[in-house]
Amino acid sequence: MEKYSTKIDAKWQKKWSEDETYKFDGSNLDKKLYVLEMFSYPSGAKLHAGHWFNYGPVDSWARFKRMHGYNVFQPMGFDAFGLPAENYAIKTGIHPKDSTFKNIKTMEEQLKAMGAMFNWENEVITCSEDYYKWTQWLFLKLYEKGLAYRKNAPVNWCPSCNTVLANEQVVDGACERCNSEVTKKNLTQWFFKITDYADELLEKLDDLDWPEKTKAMQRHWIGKSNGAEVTFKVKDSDVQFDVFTTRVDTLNGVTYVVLAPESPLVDEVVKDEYKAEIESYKEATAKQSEIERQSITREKTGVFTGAYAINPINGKEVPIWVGDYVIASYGTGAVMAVPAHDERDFAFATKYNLPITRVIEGGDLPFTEYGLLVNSGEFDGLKGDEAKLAIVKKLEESKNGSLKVNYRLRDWLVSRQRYWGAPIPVIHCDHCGVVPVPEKDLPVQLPYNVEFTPDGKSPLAKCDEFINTTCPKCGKPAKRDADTLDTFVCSSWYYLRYADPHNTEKPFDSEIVNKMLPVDMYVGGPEHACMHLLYARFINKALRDMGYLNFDEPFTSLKHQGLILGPDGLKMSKSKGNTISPDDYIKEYGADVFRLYLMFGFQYEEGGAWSDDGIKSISKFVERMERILGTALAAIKSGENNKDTMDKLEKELNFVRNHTIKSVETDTEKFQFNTSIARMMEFTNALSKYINEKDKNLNFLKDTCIDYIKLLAPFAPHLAEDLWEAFGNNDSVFNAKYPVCDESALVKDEVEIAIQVNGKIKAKINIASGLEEEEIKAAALDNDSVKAAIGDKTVVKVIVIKGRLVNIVIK
Ligand code: ANZ
Ligand code: ZN
Repeated sequence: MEKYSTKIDAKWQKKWSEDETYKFDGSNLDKKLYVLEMFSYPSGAKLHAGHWFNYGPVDSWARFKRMHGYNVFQPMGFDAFGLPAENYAIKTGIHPKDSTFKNIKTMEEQLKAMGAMFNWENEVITCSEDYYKWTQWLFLKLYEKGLAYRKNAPVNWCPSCNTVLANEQVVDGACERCNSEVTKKNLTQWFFKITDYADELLEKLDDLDWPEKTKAMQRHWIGKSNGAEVTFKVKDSDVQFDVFTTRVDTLNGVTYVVLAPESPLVDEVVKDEYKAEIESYKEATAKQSEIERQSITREKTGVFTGAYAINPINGKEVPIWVGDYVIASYGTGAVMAVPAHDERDFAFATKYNLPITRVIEGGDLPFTEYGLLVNSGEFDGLKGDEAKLAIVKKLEESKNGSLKVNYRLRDWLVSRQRYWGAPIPVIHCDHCGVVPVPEKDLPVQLPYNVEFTPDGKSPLAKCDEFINTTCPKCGKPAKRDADTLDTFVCSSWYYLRYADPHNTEKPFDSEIVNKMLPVDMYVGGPEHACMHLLYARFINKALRDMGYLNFDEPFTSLKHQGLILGPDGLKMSKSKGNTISPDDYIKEYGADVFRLYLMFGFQYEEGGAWSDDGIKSISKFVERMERILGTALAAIKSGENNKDTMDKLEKELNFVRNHTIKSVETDTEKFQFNTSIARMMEFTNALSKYINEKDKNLNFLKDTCIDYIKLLAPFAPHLAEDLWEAFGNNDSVFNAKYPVCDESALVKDEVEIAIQVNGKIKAKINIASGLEEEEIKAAALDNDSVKAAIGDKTVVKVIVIKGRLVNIVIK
């Protein structure tokens, strides 16, 4: 046997590829297992430790399942459109297409060095024409179903990236990618109507085997809120507006109303003499982000419009204000303020000297809990839901209100004013309006020669041969849509394409996809909890409702890997100089050592700080395993000092062997790779002890080694194959069946029990297992230390806990 190194890695990678060991068998899907890791973004930075942590351990899990008879499908691809390649291009002048495909080549090589069972024949690259053609098809289908629409809306605008950002891409008021302060801008944008699915997206979460935290984040993101809409008429005017409230029981306590600065209502109600002040206030708030504005600690500001609204429940006139704590895009963009019972309203009212009227009995103001109504006329004495329903009933009678469910979830903004994305397949005609590109004309090709330096316009708008076309309806000159699709659109359906990636007729064959999906195990970073994972669920459901899919959810089980930090315990970054480049370590130690270290050194879902000592000690462990198995093999081959009996030492080793099988089985299933490998280390110690014995049961030793190699195989695939071959096997170890625990080996002949006298341990004795209570008692009382502890006192009671403990009570 040759010492483990990258040479062994290469040998087996070549063999696996020649033998097509991991080729997916699509003809028998009875035990199919679709294992998916989030595909990579092909950035210039190459694969980092985080990629390895995502892909390595999950591949081990997939191998483990394969050895349990599963027909594993584990595809890999690249999420290849997007801003980083474009930004890189702007910096270096290298075209995004050239840099992206070059990076993909490098990353493919790196991924292959990992030795994962990826089904490369099913690779998907989202920036390839044969993929984005179908991303465009998806857009057209959504448009056809009314799930894609255009609207003029204030959007988050990053002045540095010169692009619109989705809400999720704004982090603490700053651009997720470049950290610049995000401002607002009005643009006509394409949206996907994800809100149509809000209820199902929320309800179906309960059925998913996903981390609770991720489900909670999606629930919060969807933000279902049960409340009521109440109509206020503007005094001396035809204008009226609705407010959304979750506390309609406080309606009699409204002392003013507030409109969002961006609300079109503001201009309709504002009195002339207040116009100037309102205008400058609107300008000032436009500069702030939603997040800043919603912050609880920030001081709220506002201005009076000069107008009054009429409370429909009691006819009272209340002033209409404009305030920055009201968000235009939530509810109706208008709020009824109840300062006595709402913190924000209380602070605002106090600041601007507005009246505060208590309508709920209870503690100090602001009192935000539910309680008996007061100062509420006919509703006095009612409470909570009862009060709400009574008030809504009255409002309904006068058509001034109704129950209403609101969601925090917004429709998904999908247009990007960027170059490196899938062009939106739509043509704008002066005569016919918005005309979808006919399916037969797909793909709308992304042109290569484009000036993509950002100047606030879509780069494609500046490309004449792209933008100018003819209208498919009337044949007159028309213009293409100049925007490209958010890359989250590309990644919202890639897991479907994997199942049928070479289909040139359609995005996928429904029959195939319905058999291959849902994905059984999906693993990736927790940062995707609310965007990618929600978008993919939505697209899955939309395609289901169009008849293309017959399943409700794309990902049955989900796990998130933790974060591997630099050796200093900080997030790895080039600027801090604490990054770990897998390539260097692989060269030095081999892929298996790297993989083993990732699995042993961290809890999979937690991650932690990298340690060079850690990987060194794993490398020593690998050497030790090789040595021990080498010695065992030599002994077996020599046939010397053989015996046929199973004596005490054989039984001991057999116990550890079966205990390891049992623990590795349960722990690996749950992604607890670290404890699985710890058990393997114990098994190694036991094996090491046994091979140093003079007389050995060589048949038993061989069987034990065979089990050892099988258990090791998922964790160190290259090394295990080599050992497997050395032990005389021709076929791959991954075609072998996983060992099964022999429970009878776990029943020990002897057990150690502790003997206590008045609760203090006095002795530990070994007794035959299966003794009766009386026999155990007798053995305990016969022990010398116990006898000494009892002395001349009287034994009052003896308590026996079988297999563990005897407690003797004396007086
Ligand atoms: C009156 C009231 C009285 C309210 C009270 C609360 C307590 P969630 O649970 O998030 O749905 N609200 C409504 N639209 C808003 C907007 N566009 N921007 C800011 N705030 C808005 O919260 C709903 C509550 O948030 C609503 O109920 C409204 O204030 C406020 F004692 O109405 B409430
Ligand atoms: Zn036309």
